[in-house]
Amino acid sequence: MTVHTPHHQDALTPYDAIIVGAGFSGLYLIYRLRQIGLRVRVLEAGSGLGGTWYWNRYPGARCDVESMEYSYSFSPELQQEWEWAERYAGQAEILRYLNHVADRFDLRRDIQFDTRVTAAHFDEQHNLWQIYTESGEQFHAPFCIMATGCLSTARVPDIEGLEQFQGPQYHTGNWPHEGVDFTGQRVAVIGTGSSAIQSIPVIAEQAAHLYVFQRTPNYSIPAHNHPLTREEQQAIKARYDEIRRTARESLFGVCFDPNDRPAATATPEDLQQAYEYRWQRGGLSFLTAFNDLLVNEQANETAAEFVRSKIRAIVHDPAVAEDLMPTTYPIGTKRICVDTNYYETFNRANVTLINLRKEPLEAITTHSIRTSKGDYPVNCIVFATGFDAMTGTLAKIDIRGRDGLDLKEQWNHGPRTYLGLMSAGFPNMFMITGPGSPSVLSNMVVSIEQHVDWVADCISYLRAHGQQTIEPTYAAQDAWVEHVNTVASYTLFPKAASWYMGANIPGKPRIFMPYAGGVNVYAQKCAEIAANGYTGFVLHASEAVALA
Ligand code: NA7
Repeated sequence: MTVHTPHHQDALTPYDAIIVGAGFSGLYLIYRLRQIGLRVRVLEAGSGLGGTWYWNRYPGARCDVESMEYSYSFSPELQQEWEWAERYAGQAEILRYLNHVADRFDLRRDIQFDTRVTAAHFDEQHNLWQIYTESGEQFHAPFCIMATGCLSTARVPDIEGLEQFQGPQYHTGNWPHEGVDFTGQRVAVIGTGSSAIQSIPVIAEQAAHLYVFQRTPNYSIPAHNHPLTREEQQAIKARYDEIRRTARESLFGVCFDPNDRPAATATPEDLQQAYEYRWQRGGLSFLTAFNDLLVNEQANETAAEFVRSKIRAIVHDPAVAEDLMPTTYPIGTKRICVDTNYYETFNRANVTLINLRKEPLEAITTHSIRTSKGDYPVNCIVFATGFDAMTGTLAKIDIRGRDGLDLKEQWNHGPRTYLGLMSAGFPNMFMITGPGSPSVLSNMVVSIEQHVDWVADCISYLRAHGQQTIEPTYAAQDAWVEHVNTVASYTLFPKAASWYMGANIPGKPRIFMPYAGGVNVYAQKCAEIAANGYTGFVLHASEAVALA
């Protein structure tokens, strides 16, 4: 073996970076890394691009961030040209948008579809990531970027008798491309998270009867979705730069028009007025009606009670209304849902709510769902039971760093990252919106663009300074993990058994995974760390041994 300079190394490797995943992150990575002269290859498990928006094709699937903001900002031309049809884009429209982006910027030629990555091993001798796929292919590159998404490992719970069921079963996060016709069917939906809340009203319109199996009710705010007129779009496009800047400088990466007064000192009339105004406006901005809703339990309760009063008013049967009211966790500590006619759907004669807290789910039989009160005969089951969020997809890949370090083992007691971007012992492996970054608490597109830009700048810096590898120190990582926990402890988030906490997966450590300090504060920290020559990271210029 010979020792080569980085230049020789380049000539021997066909790619500078392997990117796993062709969703919002993977696509922008191709664009941005090409810009700095990198040769990239994206490996994508699906047969098409779009990630979350490729897989989640369930009826009613829609983004809970408004379309004009849930879109890329990197190209002024793109954001001026593209016309969104609705205030909140449905899955099909977002997927069309992403395909348009791929074509417009000629991204497709760097994506290899139907390619599931099973392992990524860091080869210390050559400073290369060796990437293995399900079909036995092998790739290598100095950089490996996990653009694998936060909600990409769908989870069907382990329910007794599940395998006996004779009818079709679906998971919202892995929906058949040809769609499902529920006409004349008795349908069970298990779960009442965001995916269920979006799909239930649509399925109810088609099914003969819909049984909704609810374990924990959710807080849901009406979307008041509507077609976007050209004038509405023009008004936003005319000041797009300012809107994007405001989003980046905000807590959640969205222009929510937050109220900076606390609910704790507001009068009952002020509270009512503020909540009513936000309810009528619709959407996630409900939570920014006051500035203390996520940190003060009494303040939070005023917002929670307002939503309960709405449920009481909408749902005709008081017993059903009662069952639909969340009472066991503060509003917002599980992501609030944004719906179209969710609570109204329970006024339909063909919809039955089953409260699993009163009659626990016991088993699935050949043709029914069995609770402690008896059997509900159904033709098919829709699992709206969520995901092994944030870490599940990374854990499915056998990721090995220095000295064969196993990422899954390293994260046994909860994910450990520095800035949610890298993990100590795994040089040159970046995560996009990884645990420890604002990710799922934010407008994902804003966070994705910020991460991808940071990674691109980082790689440019390494190259400009003759450095081969970068990795966080254990000290910096420990301090960051502690900071993430400390910030979470100032909020009400840890009070809910949510997927943010890993609580939906048996045996998963209960750690609040995203960074709750805000998109603005976080991005500033990332920028400062880079500007100071990558504080908390170790950069190595060591010459690698080239592949034979
Ligand atoms: P979520 O929000 O994780 O919701 C999953 C739902 O499934 C939730 O109501 C769970 O009840 C329920 N669930 C899970 N396991 C079971 C079992 N074993 N029995 C009964 N009910 C069960 O996933 P979504 O797909 O809806 O949304 C994920 C995110 O995607 C969402 O936050 C948006 O950001 C987009 P539980 O609350 O655990 O009692």
